[in-house]
Amino acid sequence: MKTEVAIIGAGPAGLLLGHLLRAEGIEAVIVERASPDYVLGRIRAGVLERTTTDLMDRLGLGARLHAEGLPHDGFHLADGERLIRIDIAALTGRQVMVYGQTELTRDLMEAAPERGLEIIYEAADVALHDVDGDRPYLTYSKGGSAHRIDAAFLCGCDGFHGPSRQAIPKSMAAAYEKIYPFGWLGILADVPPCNHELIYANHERGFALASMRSERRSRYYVQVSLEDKVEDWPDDRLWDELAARLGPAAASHMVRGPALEKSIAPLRSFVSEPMRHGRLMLAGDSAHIVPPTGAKGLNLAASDVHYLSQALIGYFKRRDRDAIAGYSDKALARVWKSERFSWQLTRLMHRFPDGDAFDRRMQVAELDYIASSVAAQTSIAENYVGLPL
Ligand code: RFL
Ligand code: PHB
Repeated sequence: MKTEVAIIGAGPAGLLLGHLLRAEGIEAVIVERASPDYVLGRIRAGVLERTTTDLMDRLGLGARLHAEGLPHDGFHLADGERLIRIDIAALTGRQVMVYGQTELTRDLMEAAPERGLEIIYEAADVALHDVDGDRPYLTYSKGGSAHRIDAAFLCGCDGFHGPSRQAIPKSMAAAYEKIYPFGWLGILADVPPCNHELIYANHERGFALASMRSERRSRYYVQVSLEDKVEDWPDDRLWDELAARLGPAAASHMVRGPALEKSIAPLRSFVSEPMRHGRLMLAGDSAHIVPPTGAKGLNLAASDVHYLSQALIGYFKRRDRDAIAGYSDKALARVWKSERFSWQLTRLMHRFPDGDAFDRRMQVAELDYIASSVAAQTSIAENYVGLPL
């Protein structure tokens, strides 16, 4: 098969990129290792920036998001008895949208056939070839036979563990990484949220987050040790821990219910530079990871793809090679700012196993400062709603 852009991975990055290219009449094919059900079964992000919802609107795919999503004007930072509200709407004039990654992915997947975006699911052994030549291609196997796709460009949207980043020679890339000494245990349950806005809590027993997917479906997280297994956390233990960490006000409104999903995710900050090598471009988690504390991962994937689609449109419409050459620097400038925000909020809100009394006083001092300073709250708010593209 021959196409203009071959995309590896049908997560949010790959699907959004495919649609943005198809909207301009550019040929694009996505190859995805998993099945559609598997892709839709992953419970991940919940908070979308305006930059992300704007992209969906531009594609004419924002109707369900606006009908079913929950626009939020603010969120809370809790520390013991103290609750600091960050009024993002008043401070920035913008809101964020609570709408699950699963739903966003479903909207993009369902619209693919009618827009001529071909997605090849269950493609095994995807391999990238000649990425620094003029005629790159990828190979994969499906149903026992081997396939090849020739393209002008390959776009690696295959997440942190995919093959695309590995196709860039080690000598041409630099990786920056921080691994945090804890993970997040998440629970999804069909119970009303304990609060109408998100609460990020720093408690002496560790971090907790109260989030949601709708008025009837809640998503909660607790910081756990890296040695912990899901089996160590029966539902009752998890609800008790959430009630303790989120504080008495949230606990008094918390409705408990059976877990629809429960999983542990490690926390990591990671950036691989550059995000382009020859005719291979990376976008989303394939190039960088943020800890989920700032709700930036999916939104960064969306902003990468915005820049990448512009670069590719420049190339195919105007033969503008500079746009392709400039993609990595442009995307990385925003990536590093989101890395900074996510890292800082992670440091502020978690209890580190090796943290000492001084580290804790620094957290308290920073929270005191945030509570008393509109400038500090504005800085958090403008990062949370998403920095301009
Ligand atoms: P994805 O979603 O990982 O998709 C990559 C796709 O590539 C496929 N793939 C392959 N395909 C072909 N061949 C191969 N060899 C392949 N290897 C992999 C995979 O099957 C998959 O379909 O990456 P993408 O598109 O870059 O999207 C990134 C986001 O998914 C991620 O950043 C967010 O989920 C992060 N995240 C959050 N982001 C937010 O913006 N707001 C949040 O509130 C938020 N909360 C979270 C999160 C991530 C979490 N976890 C579990 C890591 C909460 C959690 C708990
Ligand atoms: C979520 O609802 O899954 C969620 C919300 C906010 C975050 C991370 C995850 O910062």
